[in-house]
Amino acid sequence: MLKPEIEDGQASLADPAFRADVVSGLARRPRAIPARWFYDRRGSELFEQITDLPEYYPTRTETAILETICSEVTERVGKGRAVVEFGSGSSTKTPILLRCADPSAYVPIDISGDFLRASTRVLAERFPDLSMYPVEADFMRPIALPAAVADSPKLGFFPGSTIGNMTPLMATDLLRAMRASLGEGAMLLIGMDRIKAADVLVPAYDDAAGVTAAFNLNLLERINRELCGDVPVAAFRHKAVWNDDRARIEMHLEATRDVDFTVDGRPFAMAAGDTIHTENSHKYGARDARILLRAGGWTPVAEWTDPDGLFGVYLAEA
Ligand code: AVJ
Repeated sequence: MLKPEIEDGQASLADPAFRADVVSGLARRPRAIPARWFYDRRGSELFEQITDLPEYYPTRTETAILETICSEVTERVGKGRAVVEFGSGSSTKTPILLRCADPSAYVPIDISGDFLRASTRVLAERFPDLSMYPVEADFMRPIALPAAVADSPKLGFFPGSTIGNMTPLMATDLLRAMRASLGEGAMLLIGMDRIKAADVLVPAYDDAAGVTAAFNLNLLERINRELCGDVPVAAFRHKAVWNDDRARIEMHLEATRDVDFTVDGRPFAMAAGDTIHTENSHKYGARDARILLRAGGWTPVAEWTDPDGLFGVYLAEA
C-alpha cells in the first residue's frame, strides 16, 4: 500500500475524481471521504512512517508471517504461476513472494499509472529475469489480463489488509471480480487484520507520536492544496474509534469549533463536534475471513497467523 508518488500534487493537477468525492462527501450526511485519497506524496510518506510505529503492528506482523510461510505457500500452489498483485506492489512484501514463488510472470494492477510504473521499475531492478506486465486499471471490476499470461495459472496476491478498507459488501464484490479476472484454477493469497482488544486496536490508529493524526489531517491539507480549499486544519482533530458492532476501526476528522470554509468555490459549514468519516479498517476473525472468502466465490485451503494471533494470511482457490 506504500505508494511512490510521482507528481507534486499542485493545484493545477487536481484529479476530477478527487474533486467529485470531496465535494459530494462534504455535502452528504454523515460526511465521508474515501480513504484512497490519503495517498498523495505526503500521505504516502506518512503511511510509510505509520508502518514503522511501535503501535502499528499489521505491517511488520504480516511481513514476518509471509517470510515464514512463503516456501509452504509455494509447495501448495506450485511454481511457475503468474503472480497477479492487486495494488502497485511497492511494499516490502512483494519481493518476499517473488523470491520464493518462482513465478512465470508478475502482473501488478493499480489504478494509478504513475505509482504502477515507478514501483514496477524498482522491482524490475531486483528481479531482472522476471517478465512484468503492469496493468493500469481499477481492480474493483473484472480485468482482462495481458495475453502473455493467458496460459499460466494465476496466484492472486492482496496483502496489507487493504480489503479491510471496504465494507463486507464491497469486499465480496471485489473478491468475485478477482475470481473473474484470475480465471480457472486460480489461487489467492490475501492478508486480513484480525479482531483483537480495543486497547491494542485503537492505539494502532491513534499513536503517541501523532503520525496517524498527521496522516488523517493531511487529507484536509491536500484538499486545500489541490482543490483551492480554505479548510482551517488547526480547527480539526484526529479521532480513531473501534466500532464493535461493525468490527472496524473508524477514523474521523472532528471539528473542535464551528467552522465555515470553501472547497472548489463551494461553501461548507460544520458545527463543533461534527466529523468527516475518512476511513474504515474492518477486522476479521479466522471464521469471519473464511466466510468472507466463500461469499466472494473462493474456497479457503490454508491459513496462517503470528504467535500472538494479531494478523491472518489466507490461501484460497477459485
Ligand atoms: C493500508 C488500509 C491497511 O487500515 O491499517 C493505517 C491504512 N490507516 N493507519 C489500515 C491505515 C491508518 C491501513 N491500510
